[in-house]
Amino acid sequence: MTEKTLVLVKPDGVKRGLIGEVISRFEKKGLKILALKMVKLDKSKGEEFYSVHKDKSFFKDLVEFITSGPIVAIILEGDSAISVVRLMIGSTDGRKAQPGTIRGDFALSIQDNVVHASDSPESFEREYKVLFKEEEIITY
Ligand code: 3AN
Repeated sequence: MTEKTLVLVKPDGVKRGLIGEVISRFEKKGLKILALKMVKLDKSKGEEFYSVHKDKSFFKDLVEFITSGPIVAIILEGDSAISVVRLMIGSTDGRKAQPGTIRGDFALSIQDNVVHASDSPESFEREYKVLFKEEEIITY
């Protein structure tokens, strides 16, 4: 089934010059880019984006991290895009992520783990609205 998913290149990925590497992997896989932009989230947008984690001990650090520098937000579309992209990014903890995945190849941390990707259609529906207006999504 054709799905859309949201990917973020997080501040650590942008700082390390990994924007191209991340986008390149998804393009080569055959996923279609429907929207793409660089933004710097403010505190309230950061809190909104990570609202599902608001009761976690790491919430404050998470919001500080995601607002610490520019991020690149990407909407991708393709067959089973949500699960395919989750497989391609690897486990949350970069130390445990499989080599060959983005986190497995580029991260050694649970916080500075280069990318975010929606984990369900419901997450996508909530998350993309924090980053994009409807008219910024190009269907082609
Ligand atoms: P994922 O990004 O793989 O979907 P989530 O949704 O469980 O992972 O967590 C969201 C983000 O919160 C992670 N990408 C990571 O940056 C951070 N995070 C998750 N668990 C921890 C933790 N135990 N300590 C610090 N940060 C964490």
